[in-house]
Amino acid sequence: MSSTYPKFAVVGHPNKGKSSIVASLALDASIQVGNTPGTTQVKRGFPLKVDGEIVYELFDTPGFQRARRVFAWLEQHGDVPADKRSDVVREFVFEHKESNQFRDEVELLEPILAGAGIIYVVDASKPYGAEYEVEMEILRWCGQPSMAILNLIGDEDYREDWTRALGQYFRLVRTYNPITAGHEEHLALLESMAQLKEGWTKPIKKAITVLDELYDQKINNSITTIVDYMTEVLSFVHKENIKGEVLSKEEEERAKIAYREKIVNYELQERKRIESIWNHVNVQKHEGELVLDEVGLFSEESASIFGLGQKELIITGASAGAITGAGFDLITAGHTLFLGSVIGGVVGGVGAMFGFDNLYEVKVLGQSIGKRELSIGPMQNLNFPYVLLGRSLYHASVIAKRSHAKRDDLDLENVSFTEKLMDASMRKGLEKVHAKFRKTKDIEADELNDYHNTIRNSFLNLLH
Ligand SMILES: Nc1nc2c(ncn2[C@@H]2O[C@H](COP(=O)(O)OP(=O)(O)O)[C@@H](O)[C@H]2O)c(=O)[nH]1
Ligand SMILES: [Mg+2]
Repeated sequence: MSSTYPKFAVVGHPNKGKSSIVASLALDASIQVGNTPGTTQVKRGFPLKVDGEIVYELFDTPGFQRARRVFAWLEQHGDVPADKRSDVVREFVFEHKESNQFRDEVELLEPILAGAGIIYVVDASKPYGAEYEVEMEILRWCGQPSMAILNLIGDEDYREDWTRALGQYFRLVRTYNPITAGHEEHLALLESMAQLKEGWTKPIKKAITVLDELYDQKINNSITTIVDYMTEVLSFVHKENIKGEVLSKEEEERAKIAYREKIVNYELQERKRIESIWNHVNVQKHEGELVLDEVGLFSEESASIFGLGQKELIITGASAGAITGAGFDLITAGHTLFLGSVIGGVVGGVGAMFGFDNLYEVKVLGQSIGKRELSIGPMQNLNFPYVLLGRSLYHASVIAKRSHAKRDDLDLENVSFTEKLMDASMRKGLEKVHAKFRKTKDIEADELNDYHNTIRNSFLNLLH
């Protein structure tokens, strides 16, 4: 069994964000965090693995419960020189392992005695109090490399007082908020952890490099996922055989529904792929968001999520010189410009009024009965690609930035980010490719590469 990688035990008072810090540093959203103390009952190791290799391991532990009594025991048994104090702690753990009396302390001390570094977590939005000193004393007796993390759970800030006190017990004191921390903050904290022990500097520096590469890889995979998705949806043509001589109304309706469902499903699949790239597979979404995922793509809200006003949508098409006959109809129709209201209208049964059929061609192919085929698509609406793109870029950036300590629902509503998303010249570049999708023409490798890069730039803007 190899155990060369650094290990850290995250310890402290109950409810100070220990589990949240472990989740954030292990990039693991499955770790239980809780409002009620006692959510974490037993210690548990969370290794951070990259390509099957462990780069470091964090131990989530229960909070101190009876620190005063533990320290009294240590003092009673610990009339020893400083270098022997960890033996006394070991004795304490050995003696109380089987009883339940100090279960939480036994759990949290074990990984430290087995060689883990100490990360002591406090909530610096609450005033400092001397009652924490026994905890810090116990940890000092363990004689392991240690640092303290100031977490600001509430709005107030007592970091100065805390820093003065913590500085007497811990080698390093750093601020880290597990809920808001992103990639940069994660790496900055690792830089500090690398200083705790000589033997850890190299492996943690290595971890930083590996995590940085992993981050770039995740960005690339996200862009590829989005580009693949755009390609699939924008060139999608639904086909089915027709039984009779003419296309029946029912057949046509059914086919249209199948076409729309397929497109909605493409989006759902894309979201799942993005969430899995960033290890956020179980992220909960608002009800409103769920609606957006399913029918919302075709609702008026999708236009505001996308952040484009009507005028800008017109400009998008016009500046790219892509107004075809059908496109112009849609644009002059005013409110039908939003794909949302158009298809939303159909769902509500008034589609014909809005010229729903202009959005994609329904063709009947083939000559003889029994060999006729119905085909729907690709989507001709000029704005459709930007609705898709805006929604997927925004979703991907929120997922990419999301700390694994966060447990709230994903909020994808009420966002407006027009120019930040993509300026006119970027949209113009994309439009060439979208036009080809609409005509089911092949896209050249160069063009697709430019397309990829534009989307990448837009995504990076959203990340920062
Ligand atoms: N707003 C905010 N909440 C936090 C922060 N850190 C932890 N929490 C919340 O505080 C509660 C306790 O966190 P948890 O990590 O389970 O604490 P533990 O008992 O020390 O493991 C959870 O509801 C967390 O979501 C923070 O930095 N900001
Ligand atoms: Mg916990």
